[in-house]
Amino acid sequence: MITVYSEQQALHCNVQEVLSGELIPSFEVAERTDIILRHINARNLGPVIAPHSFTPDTAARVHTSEYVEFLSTAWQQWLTTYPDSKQAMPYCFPVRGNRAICPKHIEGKLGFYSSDLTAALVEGSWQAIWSAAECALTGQQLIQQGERSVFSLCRPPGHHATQDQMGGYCYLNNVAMAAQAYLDNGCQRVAILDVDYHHGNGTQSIFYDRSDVFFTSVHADPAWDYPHFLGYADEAGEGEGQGFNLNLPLALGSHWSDYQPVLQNAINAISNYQPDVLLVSLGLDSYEQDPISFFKLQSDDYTTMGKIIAELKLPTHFVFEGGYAVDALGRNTVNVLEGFKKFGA
Ligand code: OKP
Ligand code: ZN
Repeated sequence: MITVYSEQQALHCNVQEVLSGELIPSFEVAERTDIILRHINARNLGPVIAPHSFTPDTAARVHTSEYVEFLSTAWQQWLTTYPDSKQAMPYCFPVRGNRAICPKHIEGKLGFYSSDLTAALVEGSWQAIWSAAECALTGQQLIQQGERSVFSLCRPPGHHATQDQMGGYCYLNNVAMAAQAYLDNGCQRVAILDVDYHHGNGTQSIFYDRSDVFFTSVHADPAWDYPHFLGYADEAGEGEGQGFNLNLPLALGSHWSDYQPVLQNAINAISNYQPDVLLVSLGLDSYEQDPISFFKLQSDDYTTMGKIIAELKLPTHFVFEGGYAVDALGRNTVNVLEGFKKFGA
């Protein structure tokens, strides 16, 4: 299996987040992809290649062009206002009863284009964000050139990014950009399976009123964990998209014995949809030792997960999302990919 990875992604570093009332170093660190690369090489998963170049207008297929323009220039705007600052972070948001007008001041713009205080921008962020998108889009090209499976080792992740909002460590929605690119290059139907511990609210909302992308997600009950305001089981899509969104929330504390039958439901729904290609938002934060999550999956369970995904016998494009137990992240990620490779085909 080919892995697509860019060293530029490490330029998004020394970021802080707000967690439990404190400003702390973000759990979303560059070491996450380093350890995965080490395991990919040690276990001979396959070649690791750099992404091809794409122009940012590709992002405007799923994001607003104003948002993409903002992301690519926000750091410079912030520096103009706060010359010695190391990090741009929003503090004020357009909530219920507010106007949907983008302010002129950078501080207002940051809030307008954000959903929370966990997606700060630093000097190298845009280069990393765009490189991650290129890793996803290069994976899409490889699959459409005939590869049966590809791993886009993207960082920062993407599944919480909506049409025009960053949040939850996410800026551009890598998996959504890839999904749209499949459709723009001849596919009729794309399925997205999101196995990250957190609901992929950004991906869901981007495709919520469409039938050409089927989104299904197994995640922590939003009544009890992030992203808090989306991810309930009754969100089934709207308009044309009615019936093409399947949320499968699980209780905090769930083990593989709880997870596996629910994952199988997602797999059955994907099979019924008969997509041309399967995208997997691959988050490994369902692991029992994850520092910010509350499922109880064990390392061997990820091998089984890969095997279950392989049973669909679809061209499969894995896109990396969350997972913060860094020491085990390489092992767990490659377990999924190896499980897919060995037991699939
Ligand atoms: C990004 B991805 C809950 C804190 C949540 C943000 C988590 C972002 C997860 N107590 N903080 O889906 O792994
Ligand atoms: Zn997550």
